[in-house]
Amino acid sequence: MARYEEAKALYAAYGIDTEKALDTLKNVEISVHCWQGDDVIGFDGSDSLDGGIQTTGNYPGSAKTPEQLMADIKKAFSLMPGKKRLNLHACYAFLGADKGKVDRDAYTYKYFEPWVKFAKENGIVGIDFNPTYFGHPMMKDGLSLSSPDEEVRTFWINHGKSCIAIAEEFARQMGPPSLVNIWIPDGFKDIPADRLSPRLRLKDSLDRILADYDRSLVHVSVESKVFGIGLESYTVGSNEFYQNYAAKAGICCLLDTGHYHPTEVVSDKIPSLLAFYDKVALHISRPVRWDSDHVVIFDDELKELCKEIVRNNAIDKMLIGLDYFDASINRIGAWVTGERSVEKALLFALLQPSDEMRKLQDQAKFGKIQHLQEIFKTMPLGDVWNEYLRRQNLVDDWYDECEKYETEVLSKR
Ligand code: RNT
Ligand code: ZN
Repeated sequence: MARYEEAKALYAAYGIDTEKALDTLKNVEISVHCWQGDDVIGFDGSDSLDGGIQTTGNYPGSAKTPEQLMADIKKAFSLMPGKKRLNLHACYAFLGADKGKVDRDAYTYKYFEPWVKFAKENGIVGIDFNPTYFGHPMMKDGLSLSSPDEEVRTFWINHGKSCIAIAEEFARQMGPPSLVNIWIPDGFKDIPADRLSPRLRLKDSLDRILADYDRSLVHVSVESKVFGIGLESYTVGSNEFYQNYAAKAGICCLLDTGHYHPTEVVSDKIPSLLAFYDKVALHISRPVRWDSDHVVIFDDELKELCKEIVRNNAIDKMLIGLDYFDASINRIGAWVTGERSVEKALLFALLQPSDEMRKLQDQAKFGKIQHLQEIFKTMPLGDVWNEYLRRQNLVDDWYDECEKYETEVLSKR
């Protein structure tokens, strides 16, 4: 407490209200992905991951059943500050006796009802959803919505439509709208002979998926990717393709921070999109060389990204989601470290002298901006962070809890 009071005064000297920052932060919704707990396998039949994404590592204790995944999410969420949404994939359907009888093109809300019950029981404020275009025999030659095989393409169009209908029901049940994010792995390992036709087919597929849904219940986003593992030369759903598609169709773009060239940063893309879109969706991840899905940490780009959200008054416009999967460390720990890093970076951004620096930029006082940026790197963020946690009955050093759960639960699987 004493340290917080001191920090509060230090920030106040720069005109920054730490109480206001804490109040804002506790209401930011973070959509936490369910798939960190089981290495993106799901429950509907697949036993390995494909589609240009991969988890590496075989740390013991991954969730093998819906009950285990729910227990793990519960544990992880109990260690995460802030307001949480739950981000599900279609492959996390509870098929029960219908397993093997119903396929992804015909999933309905009833297969996801247990998730809604779980969300309501655990104080989760909304549910987001993703059609699963991987880990399935109908992914013919690695293609789904862009496939030249009309049977394949129709199957996946129907999957998209059923996912939107399911998400509409999530929104009715939970209150706030649900985000349906469309990502497909479609692409080629080597130089294609035709880059346009797959994109025209994808465009047509999206038009058909989006033909009829309730925009007050569901936001739809499209997620681009520069390349995938085994799909190095071409992805159908490229950045340019989806940004143009989203603008024309009146839907939104989802920027996955791991889906661009290594020197491209998503922080700089956010204000570009904010100039044109009401909503911008994010998959916060961490790219490391070829991998786009390392656990998110409190690094410079994450801080920069959160600054763009906060100083542009865009918290209400952003649909902030997480997307990483590490199978080489305790998965609960991975989840919590990532979520806390985002919260911490948002707090860092909320505690910047943004208005003052904006004025300095207009006066071309760039040296002073640089000076302030340096000063704020070592301001007592940690003391405000600890106060944020304390008010939610959490502590900064939480790893013992995670190890205890490993001994008592995960290691017995
Ligand atoms: C893959 C995309 C996609 C997936 C999840 C599981 O590169 O980032 O969002 O990670 O849908
Ligand atoms: Zn993603």
